[in-house]
Amino acid sequence: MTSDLTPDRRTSAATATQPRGTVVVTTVASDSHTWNLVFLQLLIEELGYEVVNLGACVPDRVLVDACRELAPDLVVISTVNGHGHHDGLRVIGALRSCGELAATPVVIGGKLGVAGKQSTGSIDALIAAGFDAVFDDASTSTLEFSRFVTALPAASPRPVARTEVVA
Ligand code: B12
Repeated sequence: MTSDLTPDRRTSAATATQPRGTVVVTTVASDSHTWNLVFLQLLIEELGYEVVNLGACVPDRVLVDACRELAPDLVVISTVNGHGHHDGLRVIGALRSCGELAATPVVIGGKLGVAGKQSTGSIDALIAAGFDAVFDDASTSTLEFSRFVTALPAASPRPVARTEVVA
């Protein structure tokens, strides 16, 4: 499957000034909830980033291909249907096994299970699998997530795509 992620398909409010970088917002293959993604997109755009929102029910391969194409400064995985812990372990394995994405910051958050607050062991397992941070709804706040995003190093400017004009 190919992904068309050319700039005109991206949704971003950060057009007036140079964005701080690019963030991929996504959920996992099993999860069809979308308003969580809209919320995160708006929040991250307010923090100055261009956001590529991959939408609901994103297959692992589509996410990996999109991240390889975009080389984002951060990948934010949102999951609320209760399968997040299980799905997250699989997805981070797919991302981290791709050489270009081995060091990309990747976080997961939302309602990660069906029993409310995640145990320390459950969160530690996600971190050990490769996530840089876990934002479990029951134990973290949006403010903590905003601080994490704000603390990311600003991306180096990317070359602007130019159209050749033939006189
Ligand atoms: C609307 C809805 C649906 C709609 C979704 C439509 C759509 N286009 O999105 C439909 C009907 C499709 C649906 C289906 C299901 N749903 Co539903 N759904 C909801 C509902 C009522 C509202 C979700 C919503 O839009 N909230 C608004 C958004 C903005 O908020 P949010 O999703 O809570 O996200 C916030 C936080 O989680 C957090 N967050 C989320 N991700 C991340 C990531 C990071 C990094 C950070 C920092 C924060 C963060 O930030 C957001 C803003 O605060 C909730 C219950 C509720 N009142 O929340 C259940 C709920 C999420 N659904 C639930 C379930 C179980 C299902 C189904 C499995 C039901 C079923 N048996 O079929 C299916 C799953 C389908 C699937 N394959 O995923 C459960 C999940 C249980 C759990 N995790 O413990 C909930 C909590 C209901 C419940 N109380 O049981 N659902």
